[in-house]
Amino acid sequence: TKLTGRTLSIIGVPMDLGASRCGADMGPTAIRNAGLVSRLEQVGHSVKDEGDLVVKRCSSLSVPGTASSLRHLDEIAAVNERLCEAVAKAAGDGRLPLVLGGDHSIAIGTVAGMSSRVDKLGLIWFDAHGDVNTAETTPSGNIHGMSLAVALGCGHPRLTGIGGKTEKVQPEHTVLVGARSLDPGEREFLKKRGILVFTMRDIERLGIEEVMKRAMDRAADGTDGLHLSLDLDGLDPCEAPGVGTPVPGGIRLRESLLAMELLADAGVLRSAEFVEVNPLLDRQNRTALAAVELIGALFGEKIL
Ligand code: 4U7
Ligand code: MN
Ligand code: MN
Ligand code: MN
Repeated sequence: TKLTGRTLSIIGVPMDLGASRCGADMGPTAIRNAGLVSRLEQVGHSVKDEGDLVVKRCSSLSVPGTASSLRHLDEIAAVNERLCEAVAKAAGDGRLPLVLGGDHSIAIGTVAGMSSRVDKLGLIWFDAHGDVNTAETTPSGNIHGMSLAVALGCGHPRLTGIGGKTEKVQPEHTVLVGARSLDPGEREFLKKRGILVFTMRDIERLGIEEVMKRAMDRAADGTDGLHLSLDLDGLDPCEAPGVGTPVPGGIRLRESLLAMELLADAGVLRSAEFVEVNPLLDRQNRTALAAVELIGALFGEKIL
């Protein structure tokens, strides 16, 4: 898959129901306003902006955030059903889906839609967190901390049942990059399934280039290409402060840009999503601008 002259479908998902803090629903607007479409067109892509899906307002649906009850399950399931269809339609028509979040619960629909179009889908999950909690292990009840588990076939049947098969990706084709905040149940989950995890320690020791090479070996070898699910909180909060669950000691912007360039060069990308941009928590629009820089690099922008 060559990365110039492609047709991209941009799908915005103004959702914040999967998180405990409001504002990620404004992420798609902030990313578009930071100049997304013109940047992609300058690289030579043709862009079909499909606009935003309709998501019910958080305030009209507020429920107490108790652990082990899944907050806003009905609306999150409904939105992800629609997202799954939109992604499957775009990919089926030969466009590359670029999904803008929104909190990370939307990965449930994106991955479901892609796995209905791609036989064997690899997955790179760029995040400070593992997002592999289930109803049994969640400390918060927030579904954005469960979306990778759901993609692997573990979680509430209303969520794992979206799209065709239950297991959208295989653990051996799934890689985490940037992890530095894992809950006890998540550590167990990742170990039990043998999922390859590159923690910040690994990135520090191996360097981001070697980490991405190894990550692509797992996620792209023996698959029909990969999906990149990029949570902006994988970056260091000094460069991407506008996220709901910041964790210090993250990946620097320049390292993240190199990671995107390496993915672009490998030509293995089938779809991507950029999530958890929260303009209410941002400073000087840094996080939305970082997202646009990353997307530019991922889709083939070159400095020289
Ligand atoms: B994100 C958390 F407990 N693990 O489950 C949880 F620390 O999509 C955080 O990566 C989840 O931003 C963060 O609530 C979800 C918590
Ligand atoms: Mn909210
Ligand atoms: Mn995260
Ligand atoms: Mn996440």
